[in-house]
Amino acid sequence: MNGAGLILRLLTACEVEEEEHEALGGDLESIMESRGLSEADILAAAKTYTPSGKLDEYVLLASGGHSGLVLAIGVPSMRILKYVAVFSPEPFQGYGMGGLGDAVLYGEGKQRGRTLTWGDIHHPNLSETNGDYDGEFMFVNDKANSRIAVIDLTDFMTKQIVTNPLLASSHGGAIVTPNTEYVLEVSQYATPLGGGFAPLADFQKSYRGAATFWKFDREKGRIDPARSFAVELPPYAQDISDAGKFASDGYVFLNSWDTEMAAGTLGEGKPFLESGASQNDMDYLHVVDLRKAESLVAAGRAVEINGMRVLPLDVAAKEHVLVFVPEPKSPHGCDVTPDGTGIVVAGKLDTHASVYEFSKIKDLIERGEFTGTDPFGVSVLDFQKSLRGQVEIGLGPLHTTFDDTGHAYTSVFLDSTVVRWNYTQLDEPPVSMPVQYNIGHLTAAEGDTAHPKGKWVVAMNKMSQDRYVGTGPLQPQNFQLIDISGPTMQLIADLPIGLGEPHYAQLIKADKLKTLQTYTPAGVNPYTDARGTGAVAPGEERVERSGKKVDVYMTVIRSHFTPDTIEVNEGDEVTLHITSIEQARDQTHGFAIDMYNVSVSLEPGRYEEVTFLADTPGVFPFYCTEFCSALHLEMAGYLLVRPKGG
Ligand code: K7E
Ligand code: CUA
Repeated sequence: MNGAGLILRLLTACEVEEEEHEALGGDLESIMESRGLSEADILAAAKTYTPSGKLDEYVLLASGGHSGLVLAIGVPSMRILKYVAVFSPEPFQGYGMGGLGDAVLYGEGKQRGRTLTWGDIHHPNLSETNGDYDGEFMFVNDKANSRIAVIDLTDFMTKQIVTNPLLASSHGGAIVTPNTEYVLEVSQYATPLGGGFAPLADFQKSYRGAATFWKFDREKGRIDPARSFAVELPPYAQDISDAGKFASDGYVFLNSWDTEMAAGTLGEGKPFLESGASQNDMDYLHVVDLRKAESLVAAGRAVEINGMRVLPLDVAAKEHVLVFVPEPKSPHGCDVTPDGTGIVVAGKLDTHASVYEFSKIKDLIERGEFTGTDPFGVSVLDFQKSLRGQVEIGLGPLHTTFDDTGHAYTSVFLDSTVVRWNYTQLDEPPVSMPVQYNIGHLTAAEGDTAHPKGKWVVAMNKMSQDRYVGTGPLQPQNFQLIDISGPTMQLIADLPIGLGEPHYAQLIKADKLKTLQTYTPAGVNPYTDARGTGAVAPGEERVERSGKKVDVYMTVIRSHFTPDTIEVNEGDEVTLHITSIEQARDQTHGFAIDMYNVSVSLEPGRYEEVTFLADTPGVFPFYCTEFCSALHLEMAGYLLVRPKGG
């Protein structure tokens, strides 16, 4: 008996009373009939249905694209667990809404002096130890404004944003090295490094890319810009990158799609960037020797641009810090195999996945066997001599992820398929499965680590078309869960994503995440992981006034703010130092106040600080934004701003 048959038999055995369940269509058989469900549907439901109170085995950490958020999603249930605010203000988490998070979003997050309220997140990457996820941190890149954010996975909060001082767009990030010594951020669209103007006619002379190696200080849980550096690259529109591991540890690989150095229609007879960048049959896979770059920077061979140490392109070329290998036309994905021996590159305009053999690349570099140099003096290796082989995948292959049986899974955009193939021997006929529709990235359980887990692949599709009830012309993106445990792949669940376009995601074993239930002892500033400077214990609440500065030291517990009335004068600068003295799980309060655009979240034990100018006289109720207790509505108070001369 198959699984669905078994379920049927079990349910029938329960002798479900038809009258009682009529509203839902009766027993399983009649429900299946009335809803048009097949046995395969029931099996799929049994694999994903997660009864209330049961926990998911995996957590998918997914880019929320230009929403500036990251999503945490349970797998296999495909239930959304959380949105993590990163580059956009988010009132539920009280991020960028008047509290301490403002210093991250609007302070550190400023790019070239500008305040930004969005970002385009492409690639979430979890911190690794020996090439495996350790569940401690996550890094995401902002393609639009060339920034990297650090998210602490103990509380799923954005703790730091660093802004790239060289680039105006970055795509190949935020990839980590196998022990998270560095977080990589690679340029996409070439510009003059460090900003400034240069005419497009000077594209080859003045426009550049760069690979930035942000040094991660794990003790502090923060990136250290002072110990970071970059390698200057030609203006070739670098794309996705990946870090080597094991045999290829110490190297990073990134591809490029504009070795033509096309820059759009400006200038006579120039084609669109699109066709201009698609002339050459081959672009260049960039092989970067990170250890050599590090030592040359340490030896003082870097120049400084906007405070960032940059290894110049001529030095990188001469010292073979940077070496090129031809790669088929306008590639997109670049993925190192779990054992670190191969690099899979898939070309949007080529039907193959090309697997490079790292040992061959290394041998050729060591022997100095090059076919020539590019216009910038970078040595080029022979394509065929660097290859393990190629596999015909389909139309528009993009990204590749891996399982625990020597198989790779490649997303194929134009065909709208996931293709399974053998990446070690390259000797099995590829198997493809349709997805709905136009898949971008895909991710397998811990599929880009040293030890992939198999079992699940999530397809991240760009279009949903007919999959959901219409919501107007702007439709959701579509995640699809695929069971890869059997001989054939099976699509078993859909999840619409009604946010900005997601790109990459990583799927981590849930038990690797060691999250906090409360901040303990009460009064923790989550941005310093230390006691908040203005945190107080019960009994220490007070209002201090010094001239036009008013400091309110407040505690919060079910169901009152202490103090709950605050009187100030028009023109005073008011700082609320708020300590939640709750220590019970999930007893979150919030603090919002009329008109001052303030909404902060007060999780149990959290410290917050809100500063505003009381420039409008009047009466302003403040209240708790979480329905925290039976007397939640009563958890409120008044700010009285006395008019000048009043
Ligand atoms: Cu959308 Cu990785 Cu930015 Cu491909 S990228 S899909
Ligand atoms: Cu506290 Cu509602």
